Amino acid sequence: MNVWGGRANPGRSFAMENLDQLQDDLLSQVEEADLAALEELRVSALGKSGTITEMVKGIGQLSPEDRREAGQKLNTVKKGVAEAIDARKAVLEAAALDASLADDRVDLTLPVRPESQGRIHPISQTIDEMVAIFCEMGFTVAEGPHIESDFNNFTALNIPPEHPARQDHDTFYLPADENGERKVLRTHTSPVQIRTMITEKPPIRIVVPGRTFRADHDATHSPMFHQIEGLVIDEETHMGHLKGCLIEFCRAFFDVDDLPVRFRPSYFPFTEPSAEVDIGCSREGGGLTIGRSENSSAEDWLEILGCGMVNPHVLKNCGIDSTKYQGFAFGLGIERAAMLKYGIPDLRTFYDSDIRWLSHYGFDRLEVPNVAEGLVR
Ligand code: 2NL
Repeated sequence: MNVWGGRANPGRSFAMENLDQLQDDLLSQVEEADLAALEELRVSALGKSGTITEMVKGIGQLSPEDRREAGQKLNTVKKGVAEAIDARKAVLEAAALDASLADDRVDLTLPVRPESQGRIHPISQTIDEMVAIFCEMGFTVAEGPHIESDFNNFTALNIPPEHPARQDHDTFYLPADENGERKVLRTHTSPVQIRTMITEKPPIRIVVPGRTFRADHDATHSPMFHQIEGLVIDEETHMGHLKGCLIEFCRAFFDVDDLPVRFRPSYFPFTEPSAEVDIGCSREGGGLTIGRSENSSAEDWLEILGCGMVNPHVLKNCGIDSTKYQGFAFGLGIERAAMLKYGIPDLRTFYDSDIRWLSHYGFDRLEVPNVAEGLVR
């Protein structure tokens, strides 16, 4: 088969006319082609058994005097077609990119969708509100693991080995490791304060929100619950700082300017002296209102916080010089505070994952806790 037109020794003009025709045909096909057709064209003209490739192979069949000219011309055609394909491909790809950019354009001026897609759980909202209040006072947030050593959870906190809190029926213990050491699910967030005192130098001002675990389950206790604790350590920190900080917190959190706050002596192994903090409320007609009412016979107190000056034993256990540094600490339960503030009557409903409950008691994602105006209203 002779690709040069079927003649073993064709006339010069015939071979060249054939090539001119081929070039015109290919170039006009390139101009019409889309990206897929372009690739097919490349294969059928320039591929391993493409038209031009076959002609190059067949050059030897031409007369010696035609061979040179046909060879040069063929090269020009080959180069011209390849360049035309590349140029067309670049144009088509640029157009495709422009089209997809125009298609995918995001309208940044669109307003947010008005319907809420979900709700913030009251536990999360309450933690965010408390953290916002303490951060405004200069605290930072610290967090730590749920699984803790016996030292961080009990020993460092001056909780003696025979203390009832250590009993198996109050604490979730993990199986003993090869050294006979039993890890625990932290029973309070205090181990995070212990970790901070061990690794950081005073002054320390942290709040620690998070999950805690106790083997207790009834109408008012859940085996998993939430706490927030706070710790301040500095050279001249005293009971006045503790009182000012916690009175301000209670008034900001419950949003009552003149909320009565009372400190009642108490006992914790990790603080000395220790106190329980009560807020004023009124009970009328079976209801409960935070703050004072006109009716003085309805006045009552609600316990809300535990606190105290950090026991010097605890400071020593963490390598802090208790002759130079002192500080205060406090702790409160998130669930109870959320129930009081938002009128949620049953603790167990917090963990039911009932979507109807969440749409009633939950918060919109844009109701961000905000103390930008300051704590003094
Ligand atoms: C309560 C009482 C409290 C603390 C927690 C604390 C932590 C360290 C050192 C000293 Cl590392 N104290 N925490 C202190 C007093 C009371 O919590 O009723 N919580 C729900």
